[in-house]
Amino acid sequence: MPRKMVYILALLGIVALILAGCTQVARLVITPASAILEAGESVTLTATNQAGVPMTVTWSVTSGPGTISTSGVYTAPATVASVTTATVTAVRTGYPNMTGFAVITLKPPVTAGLIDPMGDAVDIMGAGTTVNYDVTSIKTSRSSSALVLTVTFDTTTPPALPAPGSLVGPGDLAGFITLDTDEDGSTGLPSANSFFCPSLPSSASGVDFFIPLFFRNGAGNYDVYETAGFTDVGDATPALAGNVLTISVPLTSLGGDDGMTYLSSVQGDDMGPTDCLPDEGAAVVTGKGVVPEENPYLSFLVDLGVTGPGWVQNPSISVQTSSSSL
Ligand SMILES: [Ca+2]
Ligand SMILES: [Ca+2]
Ligand SMILES: [Ca+2]
Ligand SMILES: [Ca+2]
Repeated sequence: MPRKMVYILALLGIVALILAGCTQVARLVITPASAILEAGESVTLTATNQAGVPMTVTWSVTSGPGTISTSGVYTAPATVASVTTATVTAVRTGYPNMTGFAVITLKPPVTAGLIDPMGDAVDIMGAGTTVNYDVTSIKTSRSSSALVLTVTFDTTTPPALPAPGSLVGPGDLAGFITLDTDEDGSTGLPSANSFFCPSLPSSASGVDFFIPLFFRNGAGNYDVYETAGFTDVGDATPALAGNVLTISVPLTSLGGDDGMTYLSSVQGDDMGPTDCLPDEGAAVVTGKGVVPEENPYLSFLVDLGVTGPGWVQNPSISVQTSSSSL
């Protein structure tokens, strides 16, 4: 090889090395480069060069919702209604052409719902209820940390809640929300509807947790009970706005469940039940016999101090289990 050619090749090699070095320095690495967040969650982003040496940058959200602090903490907006992306850009201080970015995907909660007829509220047990609470829907919104229940009432019966630290008073909303969190009808108890609602046919609900709406604890929350030992295992936080009651249940209060659950409810006032959700399919649990005299919710209510005759007396209505007698 001619000596001149060797020099040229050597020179090209040096230039390539210099360029490679410049390229390395010019790259700003954002970690993580992408993230998936739910409403209100945060992620801390860092900016370094390729060798991992931190670099001073200015952060900004260049597209989509959310905010970022000067130290690189991105926070998702308080509500996320649909899957959305946001782009966060970092510009190295003093080097406006040196930038890096991260893409944040915002994930909405998973929603489901139970719709109930309007105008179907009656004094089911003939207990002398003063307010026939009429629920029109219970909707659920599930994130990785909480199950939020939104109970909507007919506008003519906006609920009144007991004061914090109190049992239901005259005309206050009362009832049960029951959750079959393992979605297995063979585990847990029959739903409260099974005992308080004269509806047919059988359902597949085996209740593992329930929220009694008869008492608010000192913090203003409803207690969450598991059905294996009727033990208070956590709090559900209510918020009332007109005819809409929102109840937020941390998944840690449901034994760390994933928030996917069968749900049913019976609601009324302090005297007795007035509306069942669902109206059908809530009466008898598949594989479980329901004997009104063995209603486990009755002794729970007596222990709690509830005296409403529609809640604490055995129902006079018998659940029809066979058509052979007709
Ligand atoms: Ca209703
Ligand atoms: Ca179950
Ligand atoms: Ca579940
Ligand atoms: Ca109903």
